[in-house]
Amino acid sequence: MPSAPLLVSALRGSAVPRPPIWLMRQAGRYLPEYRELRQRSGDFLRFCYTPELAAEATLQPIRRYELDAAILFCDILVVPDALGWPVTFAEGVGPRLEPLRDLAAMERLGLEGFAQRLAPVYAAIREVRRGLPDETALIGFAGAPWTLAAYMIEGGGSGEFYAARVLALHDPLAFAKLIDLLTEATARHLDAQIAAGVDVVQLFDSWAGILSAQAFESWCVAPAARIVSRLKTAWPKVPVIAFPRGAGVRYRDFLMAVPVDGLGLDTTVPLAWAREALAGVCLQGNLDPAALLAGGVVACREARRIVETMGARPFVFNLGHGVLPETDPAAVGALVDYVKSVRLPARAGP
Ligand code: 1CP
Repeated sequence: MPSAPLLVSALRGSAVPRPPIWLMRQAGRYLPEYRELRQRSGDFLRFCYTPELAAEATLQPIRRYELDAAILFCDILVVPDALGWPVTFAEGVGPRLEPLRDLAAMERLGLEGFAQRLAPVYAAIREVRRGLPDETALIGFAGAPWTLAAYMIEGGGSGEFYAARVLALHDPLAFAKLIDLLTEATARHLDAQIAAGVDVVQLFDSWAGILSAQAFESWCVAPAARIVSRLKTAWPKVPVIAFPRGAGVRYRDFLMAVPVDGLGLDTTVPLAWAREALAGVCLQGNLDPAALLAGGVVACREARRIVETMGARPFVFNLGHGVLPETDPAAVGALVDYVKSVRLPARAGP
């Protein structure tokens, strides 16, 4: 029987000879072959919804670097789009949606036709699987309900998302309905990705860090617990990673409540703290994307510090957030080569 991909073994807590490595936003603008593909793929969402193009973008960084995992090329905002809240991507501006400021407008949203609209995403997964070496894991993903709600209410990226935070405080019952719908949609979307063949899933809560303590509990932890528990019941062997970015000391509260296999740490988390405070889970992270921007030598120096701090504990090497578009592809190559050269001391079995 073929052994599991290195990423899956690490997430299961098995001893591995070196940490697996993949990078958030490993497909994207810093790669010349991506820019070329993007230029002839037209509208960004159509790109995501065309299986051959999405599969090609997914495989590009794998061909260049032999990373341990591919992450499906798609976007978190296909979920609101498939629920009936259209999303557009303006060149160089980012996502644009109609701001959902009146929660009565939620009546326009619904799960009818949801799976059919996302069928091209699941077709892309099957296509990627055919082009991917067995030892390379395929990661599926979704945005967490709070982060999706934040983009929908704000109408795009904002950084602080005050409109969403105000609405959640103003009308928590209506806001909870929106979160419930997004929780159901996210669970279905991840379930369908696993059914189509991904080996691992990651839940991105990119804006978890701006929530107050109480809001974090209600809108980040509780929905994640529901989504992950559901996946664990249906697919007990498929590892789940959560990335509640910016959670700080609340990473511990998150871990107590959400049965994840992996926890993605953002750049600000001190690893020596995480190593002690976040036991019983595979940690993932957290090289500063700026270190990669500073070049291969700096990135490898900082990476070494990370690897040495994590030692033989279950760990997946990644950035603390996505690869920046200005990154030199050669720096990524140097980083991947360095991490693949690491040899971990043997560790007693689980
Ligand atoms: O024109 C382009 O090329 C668009 C740039 C781009 C890309 C390459 C966007 C628009 N999305 C993506 C792909 C993408 N998005 C992936 C692909 C897989 C990979 O990592 O290689 C993934 C996992 C995402 C997830 C995503 N989209 C997140 C969560 C992770 C994170 O960065 O925090 C978020 C917040 C988005 C929203 C989004 N989509 C695109 C942009 C520019 C943004 C951010 C908008 C903002 O807040 O300003």
